[in-house]
Parts: sequence; structure tokens; C-alpha cells
Amino acid sequence: MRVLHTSDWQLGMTRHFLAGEAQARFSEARLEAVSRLGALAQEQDCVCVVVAGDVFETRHPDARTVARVLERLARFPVPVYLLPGNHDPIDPGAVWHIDPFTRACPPHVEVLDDRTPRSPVEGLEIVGAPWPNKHPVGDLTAEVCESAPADHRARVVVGHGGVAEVSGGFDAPGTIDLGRVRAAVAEGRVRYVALGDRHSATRVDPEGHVWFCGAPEPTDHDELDPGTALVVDLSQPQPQVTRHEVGSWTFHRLTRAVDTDADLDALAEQLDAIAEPSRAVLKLALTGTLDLQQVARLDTLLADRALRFAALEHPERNRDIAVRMSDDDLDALELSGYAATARDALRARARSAGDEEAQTATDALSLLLRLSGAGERP
Ligand SMILES: [Mn+2]
Repeated sequence: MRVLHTSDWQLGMTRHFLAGEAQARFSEARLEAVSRLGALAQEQDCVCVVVAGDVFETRHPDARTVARVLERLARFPVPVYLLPGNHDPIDPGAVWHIDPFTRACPPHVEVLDDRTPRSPVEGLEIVGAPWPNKHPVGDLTAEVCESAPADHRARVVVGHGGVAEVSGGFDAPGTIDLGRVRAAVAEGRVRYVALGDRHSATRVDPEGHVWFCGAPEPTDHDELDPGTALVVDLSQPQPQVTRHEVGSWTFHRLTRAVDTDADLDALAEQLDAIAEPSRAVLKLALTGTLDLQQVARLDTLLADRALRFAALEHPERNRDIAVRMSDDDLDALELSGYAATARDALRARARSAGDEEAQTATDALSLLLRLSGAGERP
């Protein structure tokens, strides 16, 4: 008897670093991931799907987002249980209570809007710990675990929130007390606790009854190992949990020192080794010392990759790369008249005290070199 455990779809999410069409493709990919979950549920013979919170990014997602996910959920072969989380709590006026959700929600899709047990099939019980608002009092998940009878049934509690043992000690609303949850498991009140909120698939307790499934698509650089869903077999007292990859986007953080042409070659090689750049978000942190020719090469290299990747952020580039300026580089530019005067003025400014203006002058000289063709690969 298997259950598909997923969470944190956060549909309707926008990301500031995605420019132009990349945002539309990101949103579409997140909906497509939902359909892949339906296919996975079928392929793995799951009897139902539980979505452990944050189905939507906000309490008021765009009507199109709602209609489109419901259209995809309508094709799911098994019951689907949606838990309101901290992003989309079930307070009055939230998405769950209004059109188009209420009108278009298929009969086999159910919101876990209270703590009433649901039973998709004989012998399996699903109990939700929904977020009533953004600042709930108490530990919703532990309360639900403790209130279940100690009858050793195949019972799944679906909860949402941080666990101090996993994410570090904090006192955020909805924080889950692992000690209380483990005690309820030990007493036979709950067999599996399906958690959402953390975007990285994580076994929470040593016994393997409490898991974060991870987000189906990554959303940020600080997630470890996102793009997953869990298939949980509950036939035996000990749940058997299997991880499945469902994501299609990737996030990368690259830190490198660049001091030579060979370093620039290696950087280019590393960037080009990333599969599917149009679905990859990249954050670069570069350090080192380059001459002006190399800076121009680096700028060309990055400008070129920026066109291929979904996003390429390198905000610290100028501050962390020292520029070595040689008169040879600048004199090699065959400039005359106004352009030559500008070059000389910029050179003088770039060599003055290392203030912001000197930095701007260095950037301008690098741009001059790049536009003159000096930034092309030797
Ligand atoms: Mn959350």
C-alpha cells in the first residue's frame, strides 16, 4: 500500500532573477512537474497522493494558476489530498474557499481543511494538520499525532513546518517538536509523518517514520538536492521510503578563482558542461586578478552564457576581481581623437585612489577593450 508524498509546489511563484520568457517557462515547468507526479503515482501503484502544504505560493494565486493545476489534477488516477501550509493557510478568503478553486476542484481532489481522518482505501488513514492562518499557536503537527488513537494502524499525518533538529533551532510559527512526534510514532498512533516546508528531501527521525519529501522543482540556490518526491510503502509497520527525481530545472552556485587565461578556459568549460542551460539558474562568485584583456574576455564569456542560461547572476564580479592594467594593453588600442582622449582620461581616473569612480573607469576601459574586439578568444 503506497502513498506518493510531495509538497511545496508553490504554484504562482515568481523569481526576481528570471528575466523575460524564463519566468513563464519556470512557471510552466512547475505545472508540468505536477503532471509528472500524477504519472509517478500511477506507475508506482500509489493509492493516493498527499501534498504536504504550500500548494500555492500565496493565499491569492492568479486564477489561471489555480485553473491550470486543477485541470492537471483532474487527470490524476487516484485521490489527491492538499494541505494548506504557511504560504496558503485556510483562513477566510483564501484560495481554497473561492472561485475558481471551489468550482473547478475535481471530486477526487480534497483539501485537508480540518483534522478529520480521510480514508482513500480500506486500512489507510490520512490526517491533515492544516495551517489555519499564517501565525498558528502551538505545534499543529504534534497535536494531530498525539490525538490519534494508539491502534498501530497505517496512519499518515500530513504536516507542514520547520523542525529545529533539521534546520537549526528557531521559534518560527508552526515549528514541529520532533520529540513529541517520535513519541506518538513509538506509541503506534502514527506510522508515517509526511512533512512539507523544507525543499530538500530529508529523513527527519533516525527510525525513518518522519520525512520531508523536498520540492518537485527547485526554487533557490540554498536547497540541497531538490526536485524530488517520495513513494512510501505503508504495508509494514516500518515505512519503506523511495526517492524519485521529478525536477527539470537546476540551480547552480559556482565559486572560482580566475587569474590566468587557462582559468578562463576552465570556467568556460565548466559552464558549458551544465546540461540544459535554458533551465539552469546560475550564481557565480569569481575572485582573482586579471589584466584588462582578460577582463574583457571574461565579460564576453559571461555575456555569451547569460544568453543561454535561464539566469546568470554574478553581482560581485567587479568587486572581487582585481584588474591589472598595463599600458601595453591600452596602447594596443589604435585610437585617435576623442576616443584616445577618453581612454587617457579613464586611465588616469582608474589609477587614482581605489574609490568607486576608479572602479567605474576600470569597467569602462574593459568595455572599450571588449568593444574593440580585444576580448575575443586569442
Ligand atoms: Mn512552507
